[in-house]
Amino acid sequence: MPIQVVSAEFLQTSTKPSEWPRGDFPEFAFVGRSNVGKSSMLNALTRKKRLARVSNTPGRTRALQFFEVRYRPNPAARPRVVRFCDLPGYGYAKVSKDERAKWTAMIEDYLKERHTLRAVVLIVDARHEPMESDHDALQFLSGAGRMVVVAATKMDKLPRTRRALALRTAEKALGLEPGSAEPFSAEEGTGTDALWARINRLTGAGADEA
Ligand SMILES: Nc1nc2c(ncn2[C@@H]2O[C@H](COP(=O)(O)OP(=O)(O)O)[C@@H](O)[C@H]2O)c(=O)[nH]1
Ligand SMILES: [Mg+2]
Repeated sequence: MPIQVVSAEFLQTSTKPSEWPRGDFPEFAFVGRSNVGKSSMLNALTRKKRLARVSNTPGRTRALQFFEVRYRPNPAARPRVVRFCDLPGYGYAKVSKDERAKWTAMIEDYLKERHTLRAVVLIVDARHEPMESDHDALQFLSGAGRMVVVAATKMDKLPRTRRALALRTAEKALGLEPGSAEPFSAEEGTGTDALWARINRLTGAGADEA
């Protein structure tokens, strides 16, 4: 039974810890290279076309963007609240070294220190083998003790016959168990139910309600 999104709202932008939203709601962060499809994934998950800004200009989002989402795990359940954090894309070269260092520190502080953060969705492009920055991100997150869910997006750009292989290839390259990465397409809307199911499980709410 797919979850139902009740509401999804932009909460705030932050560039420093004092601007992280307060409250004890389970939070999920979305990381990946610029232009990989983070904002599109957030929009697809929340079923709102313009919740997170979708842009063709890489590297435009330079702050953390927080969203609050209310959903029902099933039609009879009471709504639950989760928060999503859209992180600035890494791997964008056209910024100064100084700016990049500040920006990396901001992201890493959040990923290391955010107490309510339950898991990080690491988004890779299904069409290409994971890049060095994807490996670096995974290594950083594992080192920080974070639960990571890898999602391979833009699946729609691959012929159906090649999708399963592309997913296995990405999993293998990242050293993941077969079947652990989620296939996704914001364009087709595929993968949203499976990703929501994982997010819902990772909130840690009682299994009887899930
Ligand atoms: N075909 C296809 N295009 C996508 C998908 N997800 C994102 N895009 C496109 O990729 C570009 C970057 O997307 P965006 O969500 O802004 O990436 P972000 O920089 O990671 O937030 C936009 O032109 C999107 O329309 C997808 O699943 N399939
Ligand atoms: Mg974006």
